[in-house]
Amino acid sequence: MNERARPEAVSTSLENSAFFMPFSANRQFKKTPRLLARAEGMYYYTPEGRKILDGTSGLWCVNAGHCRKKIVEGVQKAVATLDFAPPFQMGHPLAFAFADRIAPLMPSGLTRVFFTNSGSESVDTALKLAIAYHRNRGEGQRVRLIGREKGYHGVNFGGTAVGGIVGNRKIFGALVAGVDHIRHTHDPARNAFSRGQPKHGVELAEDLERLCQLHDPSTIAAVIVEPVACSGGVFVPPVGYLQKLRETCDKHGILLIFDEVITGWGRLGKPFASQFFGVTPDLITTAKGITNGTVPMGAVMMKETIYQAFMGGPETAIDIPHGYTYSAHPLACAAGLATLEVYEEEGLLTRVGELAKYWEDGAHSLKDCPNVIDVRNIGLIAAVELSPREGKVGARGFEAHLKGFEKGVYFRVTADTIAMAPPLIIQKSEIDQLFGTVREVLKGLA
Ligand code: PXG
Ligand code: PLP
Repeated sequence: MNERARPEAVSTSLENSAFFMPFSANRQFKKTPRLLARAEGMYYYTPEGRKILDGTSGLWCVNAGHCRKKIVEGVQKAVATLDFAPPFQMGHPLAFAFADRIAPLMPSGLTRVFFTNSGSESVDTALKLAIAYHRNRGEGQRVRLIGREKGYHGVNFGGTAVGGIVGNRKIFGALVAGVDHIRHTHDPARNAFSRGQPKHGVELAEDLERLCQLHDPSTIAAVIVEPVACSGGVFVPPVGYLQKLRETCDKHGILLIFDEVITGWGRLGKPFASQFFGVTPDLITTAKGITNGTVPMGAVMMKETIYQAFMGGPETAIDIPHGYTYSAHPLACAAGLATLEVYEEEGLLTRVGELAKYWEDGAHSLKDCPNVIDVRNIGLIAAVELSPREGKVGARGFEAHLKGFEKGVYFRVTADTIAMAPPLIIQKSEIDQLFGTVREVLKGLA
């Protein structure tokens, strides 16, 4: 047996482990691991038993808090009852029950749900649906896809292509043809320290009109944006911006996709950000909170017209040549059904409405800490942007992440921006604890 295959080697050192960690500094981590062994409610516990407040809901997904009994038991029962059922030309009751349970929560006009296993798969599914929808309606020339600078839409080819984070794109070649990007909305010169939606920047949505004129709108299938761009650094849409995108899409027959992988499931105080902002897209991509992070799952929600565009063939023919082995997996559906019960019983899809002001005040209290150049917030999301060290973008942010973990708080960083989005069950005392610890971290940071 080689060194790394021995279980005892794993417990003593991770340095030679076979695990290629995703989106991680592998060598740094394997030398000084930050392991999580257990979780409950608002907290993680390390293997040594240290208690860590979860400031970013795992990866923005554990909206109801960790290891919720109802969800755990729902999954346990499901796995012992039906481990797997083929989703192509076959079905199982939980898949239909779950879709019909989600449907009433969706923005009005959206009626159908396609299941995937992640946000990345949801994005690629939605982009393919958009192109095929137009083709089925006789507009096969609409093949272009428009994303936005600084956007994150997962890591599959389509999502990487419409995504706008340079570092996530540059080493992966030419990606997908026919993609363009509108400008991002990050404008610290005018909007730094905005509370909620920034006042300036509605005109940035006019960039879509520019691309329509450049490519001719009849060639564009869809525009995809995150209502709040989270992963790239938390960029809240300026007042009127999303409405303007909707108007431009309507004017030119372009589908509007909201990527609500993070903003869905109560993060802004409504089931979806679409309802919070009062702008209804044609498709919504989601994942993460759909199962409270317990079992991988994603979904694409769409308007009835889009679904119907696939129902025109012979009744015995396959309507769409797309789907995943694990689409609507029984464990995921069980986790999702139990998750929605918890959300409903505890009012979690609207709870943020009551917490948002306290959260906002807490986040902006960090304004005077050293190196803070911006604080951004909306719903139960906040970002604290630090000035980068000379020639070392990301170093200060990463150090903040490490120090936070030492002090018992977990939060994400993107370059030098700290991003926080705790489980929606958080108490005010825990909000104080989170921001209090971040304050200590920032004070101790060179
Ligand atoms: N779209 C959006 C808007 C996302 O935020 C994805 C798609 C991809 O989902 P999957 O399930 O394939 O990862 C995401 C995921 C971070 C962070 O720290 C954010 C995500 C994932 C990992 C880390 O900001 N968002
Ligand atoms: N690659 C091969 C060789 C396969 O047979 C399949 C599925 O049958 C896939 C990829 C896709 O896998 P999934 O459906 O889990 O996305």
